[in-house]
Amino acid sequence: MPSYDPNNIFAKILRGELPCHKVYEDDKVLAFLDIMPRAPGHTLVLPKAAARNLLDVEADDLAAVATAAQKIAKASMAVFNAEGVTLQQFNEGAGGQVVFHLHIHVIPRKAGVPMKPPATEKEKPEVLSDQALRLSAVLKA
Ligand code: DGP
Repeated sequence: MPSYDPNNIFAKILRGELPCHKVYEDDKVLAFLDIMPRAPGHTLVLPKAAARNLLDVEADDLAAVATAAQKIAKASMAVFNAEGVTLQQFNEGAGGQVVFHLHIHVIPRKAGVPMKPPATEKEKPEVLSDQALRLSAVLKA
């Protein structure tokens, strides 16, 4: 497996070099909205530590990411009136991974509404700002 590339786009977001619509942060985890959501509220949950994917992440960072993903899944049920939540996590190109810093997708779902295909359409920044505000408010409560 290739080594971790510190210039991947999520590493730049983690260092504050690129913006994001943040929904949650703690000492080990950052979560922000996907700019090409497969459904409203589609969130990416990342370890702050450098990890390419599930295959090289330290166990404590993985545990922190999983715990945060659960919190965000529960909050997104309320904020987006969801009836379910899909979690996705891809490893290496062959496994569907495009950005090589570990992330879990948390995607609120409604019955009978299919997810959009991956990375098809950029959401408007004002829509993402509003969603991030509402989700982060519930997560802070
Ligand atoms: P994957 O590596 O296959 O799990 O997919 C990467 C996801 O990251 C995809 O859903 C689109 C999203 N994405 C790509 N570039 C950016 C970005 O600059 N900002 C944000 N918030 N999401 C991004």
